[in-house]
Amino acid sequence: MKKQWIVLTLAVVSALLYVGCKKTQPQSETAVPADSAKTQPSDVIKLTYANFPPAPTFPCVQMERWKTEVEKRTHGKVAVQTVPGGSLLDAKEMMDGVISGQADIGCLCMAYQPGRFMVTNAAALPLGIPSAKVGSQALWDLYSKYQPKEFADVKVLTMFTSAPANIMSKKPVRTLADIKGMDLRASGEAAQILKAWGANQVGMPMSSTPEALQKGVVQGLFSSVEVMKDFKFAELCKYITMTETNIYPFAVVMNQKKWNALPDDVKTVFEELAVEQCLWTGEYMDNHVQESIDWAKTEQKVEVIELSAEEKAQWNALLESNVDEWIKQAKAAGLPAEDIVDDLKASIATFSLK
Ligand code: 3IO
Repeated sequence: MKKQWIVLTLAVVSALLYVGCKKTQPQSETAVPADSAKTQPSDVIKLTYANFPPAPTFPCVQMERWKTEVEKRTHGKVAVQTVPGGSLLDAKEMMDGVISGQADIGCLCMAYQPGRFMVTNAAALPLGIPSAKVGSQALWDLYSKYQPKEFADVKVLTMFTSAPANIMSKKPVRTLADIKGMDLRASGEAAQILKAWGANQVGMPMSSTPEALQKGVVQGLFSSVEVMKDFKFAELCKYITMTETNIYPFAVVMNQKKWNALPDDVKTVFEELAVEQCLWTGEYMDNHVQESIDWAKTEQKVEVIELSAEEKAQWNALLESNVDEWIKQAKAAGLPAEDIVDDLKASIATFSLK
């Protein structure tokens, strides 16, 4: 009788302990699925995700965030292997490398192949996009509305933009006279902007810029300024001239066959992430730019140069023909160029209010 009581008491205590422990465990905040027993390692869908710049930069930060969300939301059904730094596919190989299946997923900057991505590169025109968040939403709307044929061979997983571009340079740029003939790095529509300002524009992807700055091939660059911190450009470029002119548009694309082979529930997770990822990246970028400027000023003694209103008016006047030039080329390529620019202006205005 006594022994039975002991056994019963132990059983009750164990049961209570068990329930108590379960309660204190975090709910579903882990990549381990509730039904992990069912997902054998061989069942896991493994996807490679290539990126061109180094891991600390924003295209790779958003890649890691996407991987984390996908693995969590598919309960471990999908495992994403991220490959930063161009070691799987480099900046200009990204689109073709994903189409041919060298990587399952790839992140590319569309400014590096301006003729190939004409529609989405309209977002890089000097249209007054005020932030990465507004730019990213406007770009996604543009893509969704026009469904450009250059993406027909891939599944587009998301799009986003950099923050507005500014001049980072070894010597101060305070006037148009200062920028005249200066060797500055940019790509795509940003390069056309530098040309209009009289700089000697040098085209190359961001990932080639550290070496070009080191070797003195360029005296600075034109892009969003979080790179002052993420690439340590602030060690070489002690000046930022605020122009806040245009953004660089990015796309994340997936091999079409790999996409087609995904189960429906996984497809749903990816599709639900598209706009969310676009917004997340825009917000991350805008916050990170601010942190990077603060760091550059305090830690690296970088001077931030604001153009006077009169000076800025002169700079802007030189850009008036850039949009017309793009329209001319886009029309020649058979695109509804004016509609594209009008739609962009409208969505920039709408998203800027939010
Ligand atoms: C960029 C590209 C790679 C890593 C960080 C970056 N920040 C802004 C950009 C935009 C861009 O593609 C470029 O070439 O300036």
